[in-house]
Amino acid sequence: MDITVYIDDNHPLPRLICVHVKHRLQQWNDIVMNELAPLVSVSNLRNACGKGVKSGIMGYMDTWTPSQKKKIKSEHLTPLPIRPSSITHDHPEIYNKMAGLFKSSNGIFKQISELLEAQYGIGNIMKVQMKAMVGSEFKMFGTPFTTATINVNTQLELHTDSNNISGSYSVMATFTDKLQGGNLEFPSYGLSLQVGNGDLIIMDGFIPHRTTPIKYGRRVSIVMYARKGIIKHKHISKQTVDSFYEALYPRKPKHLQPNK
Ligand SMILES: O=C(O)CCC(=O)C(=O)O
Repeated sequence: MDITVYIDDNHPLPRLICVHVKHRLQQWNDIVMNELAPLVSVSNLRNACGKGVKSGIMGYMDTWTPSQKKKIKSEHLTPLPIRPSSITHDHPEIYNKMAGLFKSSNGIFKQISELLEAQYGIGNIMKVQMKAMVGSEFKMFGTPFTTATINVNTQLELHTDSNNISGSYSVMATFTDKLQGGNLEFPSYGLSLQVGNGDLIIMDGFIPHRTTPIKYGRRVSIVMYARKGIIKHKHISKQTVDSFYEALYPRKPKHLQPNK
């Protein structure tokens, strides 16, 4: 494996900044670029990361959009604290096709966690995350991630991943085509990573990071993480959450969908 580990040695204990694993996920480029990315639009949930950010969500969320809240109110219902993302609910065939990418990313996460433990004395970061999620039904495809953000040709301003459970890591897969620019940067460490097609970056999202402008080409990043607002509701079942959302937004039966 082509791996680069970035560690802050000035910390009392070695602090992992990120690990960059190159070209291990290339086989999902086609489905990500051609089936998933077209479902993503400009998001007003991410205004803090810049204007016009094109971001979508896979998996589960702990907030409702203003239009969803309006609909719940008009139907005299009480919102649940968790909902599936619209991509997850409305496009189950594409969501399920992504299982392989999530499981492979998690397999690499596991391998890297073992390597960091053996070579750098960093406690097994994947096991810690998995432990925090015991009892939650919102593990996407059995991984320690509840949620994933899909960023399409988007430059994100300096931010931290403040919704992650404490001590957890963001695991980012990148897919590119003729990309120029779009580096992932940790300015406080003077680190600028050139991301490539099928790369995986395991990062401490609590360290401020940003994306540099995309000068040319296509770039999609999928950031998988464990969302604290979801993990805290261990008594809520996935079935309750899915049924509530389906009652609000029934999926159209396939045969009633217009032919393309
Ligand atoms: O795509 C990237 O370079 C960074 C993504 C990110 O930081 C995020 O989605 O929060």
